Amino acid sequence: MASSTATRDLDAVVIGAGFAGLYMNYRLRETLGMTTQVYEAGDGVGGTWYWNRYPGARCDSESYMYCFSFDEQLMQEWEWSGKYPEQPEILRYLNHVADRFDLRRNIQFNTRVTAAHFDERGNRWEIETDQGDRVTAKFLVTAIGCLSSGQIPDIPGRDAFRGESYHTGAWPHDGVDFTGKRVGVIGTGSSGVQSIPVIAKQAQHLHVFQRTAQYTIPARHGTVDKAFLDEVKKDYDAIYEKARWSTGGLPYAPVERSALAVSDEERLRVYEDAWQQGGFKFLFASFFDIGIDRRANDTASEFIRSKIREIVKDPEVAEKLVPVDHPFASKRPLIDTNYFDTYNRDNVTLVDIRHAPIQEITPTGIRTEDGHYELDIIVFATGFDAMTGTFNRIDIQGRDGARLRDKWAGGPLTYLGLASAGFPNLFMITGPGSPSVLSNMPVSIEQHVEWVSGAIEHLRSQGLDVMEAEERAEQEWVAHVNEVAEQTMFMLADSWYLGANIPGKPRVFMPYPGGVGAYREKCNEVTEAGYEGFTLRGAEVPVTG
Ligand code: N01
Repeated sequence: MASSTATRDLDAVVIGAGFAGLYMNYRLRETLGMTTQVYEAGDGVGGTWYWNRYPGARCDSESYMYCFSFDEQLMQEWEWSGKYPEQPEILRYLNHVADRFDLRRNIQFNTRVTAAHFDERGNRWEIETDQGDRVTAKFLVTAIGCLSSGQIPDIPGRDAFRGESYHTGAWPHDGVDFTGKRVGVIGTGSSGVQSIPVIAKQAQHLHVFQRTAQYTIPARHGTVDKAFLDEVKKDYDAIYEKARWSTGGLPYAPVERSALAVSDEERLRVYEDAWQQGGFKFLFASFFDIGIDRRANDTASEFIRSKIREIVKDPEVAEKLVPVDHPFASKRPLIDTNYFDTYNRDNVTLVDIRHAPIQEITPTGIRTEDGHYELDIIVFATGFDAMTGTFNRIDIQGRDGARLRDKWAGGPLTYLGLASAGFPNLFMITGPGSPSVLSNMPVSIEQHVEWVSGAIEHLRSQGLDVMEAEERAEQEWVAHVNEVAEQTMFMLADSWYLGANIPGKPRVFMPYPGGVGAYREKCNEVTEAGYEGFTLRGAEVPVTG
């Protein structure tokens, strides 16, 4: 990429206009007064919530916590209607934020960044898009989401299907009419578990193709409790602050009791109460050791299994739905509305593809080892090439022409999930190695955006040009992420956290499982120690942090 052909020189380029890109844009443009260009692949803001419009799509964090906290008035004026925010409402919220802060004027929509090369002569990123833009920028910030590269498995005959087919993460904007249709859903992760009950109500018949049975907790979704929300708003700052220092980015009081230190009756009572409260409280507000002690976890896993057997009337179907090959919360915990009940409907059939795998997709349906299922519509709820997939789709080259995708061939290598050695002035919002997907995302996004703008402000105030993660700091951080992950249940399942859903992807635990509070503390320490673990340079003089 030759810099002479670049058309515009900017202070910063941001890739993506979801939660992360919108706030990064605000901080760079409004707080730091920098010339900033945002490129966004969709034709509107919203990121994940722009693309994932499948029926039943909503967030698993309660609405009062699934929002920005950087502007007091914004927090006070927005009124959520659902206990959990539904996709259309989150998209309306993000459009409201874009309008309120006039954020669209420097976002170019329908544009994908295809390449970003660091030019060491001028310490600038040279950036190209699929629309022919060529710009340079001092700073490049990726706000590309962790789950933005959809994955449709390479099943033989996939393209031969004559009916309609959709991936949940690229859903048509005008919806899909399932009325009178024979529908097949492949996949029972969050997207499958949310969409299956809704599709079942409309379809003539629904076949669910399940490879792994799942633990899922009832959401107890409903309209928002207005009185509760009014109380929250009186104390919003303090509530949000609690979330910032928590494990998962939610303001729940930490529990100190162990599942192994109470009587069987007491344990059941706690689980039953948590089950009735629903949502993530089952995990965060029952016993502290479910996520880290296998024997404690067994009690939670067994409780959920007993609930599945209670809800699903046909015992054979119930047994197929009972997860036995991984512990609860070793994959992403799921929150549902009527998921297991759905299997009591006459128009729903569970197809166990663990024991009779899919052989091929035919022009008229799906063939498994057990038989052929005639279908009009196939829904792929088959997930994403998580955390690294979207990075790999961009030709990112750092110092000496080194490619990020080559550096990460054995798994992502970052310092704090914010930067990668050899890629100066490239900052990642919720990159691999940060709590990101293990947390309530807006809390993590705000922390990253504020850390990055603080770092840029620091460089500016010191008259410096370049900030780059040191290799040693990166190696130590990656080792620490792995060490913490080894102590959790996460290593005991084949999940996208480990890249296990993508054939050939290295099995490496990608997010940081130490909690957002501990992580925030570490980032603050790094800052206070003069950006320890980063090298800061002026045009000529290196300063080691
Ligand atoms: O994807 P997934 P998702 N043949 O990877 C199956 C976030 N999210 O889109 O478990 C047959 O979890 C696969 O089976 P298995 C959230 O972080 C959040 O549902 O690999 N089946 C699995 O059942 C979530 O974790 C929200 O054996 C195949 C499913 O497809 C993440 O996004 C809502 C297959 C994929 O599940 C991803 O969720 C939605 C194959 N070849 C998403 N390949 C909320 O906040 C895959 N599968 C509510």
